[in-house]
Parts: sequence; structure tokens; C-alpha cells
Amino acid sequence: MAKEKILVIGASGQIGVELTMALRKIYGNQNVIASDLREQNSLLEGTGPYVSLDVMNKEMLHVQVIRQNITQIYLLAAILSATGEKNPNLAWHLNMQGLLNVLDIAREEKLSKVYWPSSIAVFGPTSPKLNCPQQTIIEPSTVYGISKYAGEFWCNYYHQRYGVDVRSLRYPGLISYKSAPGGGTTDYAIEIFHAALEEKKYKCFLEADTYLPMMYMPDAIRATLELMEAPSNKISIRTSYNIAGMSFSPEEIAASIQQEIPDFEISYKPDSRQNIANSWPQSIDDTVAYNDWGWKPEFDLDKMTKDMLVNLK
Ligand code: NAD
Ligand code: AKB
Repeated sequence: MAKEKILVIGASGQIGVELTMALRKIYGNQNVIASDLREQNSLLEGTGPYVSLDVMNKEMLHVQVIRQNITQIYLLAAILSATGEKNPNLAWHLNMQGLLNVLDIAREEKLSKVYWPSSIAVFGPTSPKLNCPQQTIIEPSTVYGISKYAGEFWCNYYHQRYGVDVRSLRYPGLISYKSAPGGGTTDYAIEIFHAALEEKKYKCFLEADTYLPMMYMPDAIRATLELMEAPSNKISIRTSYNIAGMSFSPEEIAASIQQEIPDFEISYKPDSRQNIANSWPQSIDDTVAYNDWGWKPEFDLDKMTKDMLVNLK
């Protein structure tokens, strides 16, 4: 295997911390450079190189890529759905220009691979609600979803036109215990575990029966690594792959937690995030990812609940 030197952009975020650690295990600590707008991250401290970097500053990014002999970029810096609705211009600007900066540099420096995540947020109210397929009606209604859908086509364009090996997954809502979530609609499914352990009660910002596609972080990290390690001829989707983990509602995750903490109570006070959740599918069909590179999730709701509670304790 050729020696790879990887730059993770947005390494201090919910996914970035865990993906950086996983990449460091595979490629060696010194060969994975963590970078973020934030100056440092306590979870990554002492585990390998960390640089403070703004993905919007294309010149500085380019200099880092050349200076560090970078061969692959994982771009995770973005503004998520709920924060994006509060500041649509900023979300569009960061999510689009950040990606275009990376794709341009990847083309100019002939990087071996780029990873950029999309989201189930590309789907909108007119997409099928159940087992939403890879190719279907896609009319997103959030600025985050619009930016992800446009980003998917930029990835496809850079692959077709310039041969950039850029790969992507449409992550569902991700649940994890290490790093805090960054302003999404699915964040309730993380907050609920913290509240269950700390206060034994949780006021949910979504209605009881709001089903959404979700995934436990270990599955998401494994999916990312499996996609990136798959031979190029197995990658038939150059926009972004649907991947599924599980699907549940707030009342179902509460019931799962009550199996472990019987006196846990949930109440509901939906806010503006309810509209975002209502626009997304309830479950995802990931047959193409399974057929192309063998994707299969390992965690269901109860297995994840047990693991979350043990680790958060
Ligand atoms: P996050 O908000 O937790 O982390 C993003 C990181 O990017 C933060 O550490 C932030 O400081 C950094 N950042 C922001 N602006 C930057 C800039 N200009 N330059 C450099 N760094 C900057 O997000 P996350 O949950 O880790 O998501 C990572 C990616 O995965 C995003 O593209 C997101 O859309 C996608 N995704 C996440 C989920 C999820 O549930 N977490 C689901 C679907 C898709
Ligand atoms: C969000 O809720 O914005 C994210 C996502 C599904 O992309 N978790």
C-alpha cells in the first residue's frame, strides 16, 4: 500500500474525533493530521498532530496540503440542519465553498482520495417516507439539505470530469458518547441518554411518534472506512450512498432506556426542529451500498442503548 498522509478537516466535531482516532489506528498517529477551526481538542490531545485551520481559507489549506505531503482529505466541517436554519447564508457558504476548496485542491494536487459526508437531509417532503431508495424524488426543504444535495453533484462532477476519487455516504442521525453533537435535528437521541443518567427525565423537542433514520457511531465509522477501502471499481455511486442503521421514534428510544433505567420519564415539547424532522424519511433503503461494497449495520436500538449507557456512566 502506498504511504498515505491524511488530513481530517473538522476533526474536533462529533464524527471528527472518532474518525481521526480510527484513521490513526490504521495509518499511524503521525500520518493523520487533525485540523479544525477550534484551537485544540481535549480528546485528541497527545494522540497525534493537530493544526488549527479554516477550510474557507483556500490558500492556507493548499499550503498545508503541500507542506504536509497530504494524499487524502476527509472533509467534515459543516453546519448542520438546525443551526443552518438559524443562519442559512453561513450554512450555504461553509457547506459549499468548503467542499469546492477541497475538491479543487484534490484535483490540482492529484490526491488519491477524498471523503465528504452527505446526509439523509437531502430527502424532502416529497421523497418516500419508508425505505427511501437511493434514487428517488429529492426536493430538500432545509438549507442544509440543499447544500448536501448540491455537494453530491459537485462530487460527481469532479469525479467524472477530473477523475477525483471522491466518495460519500448519506449518514442518518448519528448517536455517540465521546464528542458532543453539533446542532442537528437528530441531536435529541444523544441528549436523551445524558438526561436519563443525570436527571432521569427528558423533555424532547420532537413529538413522540417522529420516526427518523439513525445509526450508532461505531457503525458509521466502520461504514466510512469500508467505503474508503473498497476498490474503485466497486463504487457505482459517485454522488452519495444511502446507508441505514436503525429507525426509531422518541417514545421507542425512551422505552429502550426504561429497560435499563425503569424510572426514566420523557415528556414532549416540539419546537421548530419538528418541521425539519417531518420533511425527512423515516427509514432508508441501503441495498446499493450492500450490493456494491457489502454494507451491513451491527447495532440495533437496544444494543446501542446498553452500550451508550455503559460508556456514559
Ligand atoms: P460537528 O458540527 O460536530 O463538527 C464540525 C466541525 O467542523 C466542528 O468541530 C467545527 O469546529 C468545524 N468547523 C466549522 N467550520 C469550520 C471551518 N471553517 N474550518 C474548519 N473547521 C470548521 O459536525 P459532525 O456531526 O461531526 O458532522 C460532520 C459531517 O458529517 C458534516 O458534513 C455533517 O453534515 C455530516 N453528517 C453528520 C451527521 C450527524 O448526525 N452528526 C449526520 C449526517 C451527516
Ligand atoms: C442533523 O440532524 O442535521 C444531522 C443529519 C441527519 O444530517 N444529524
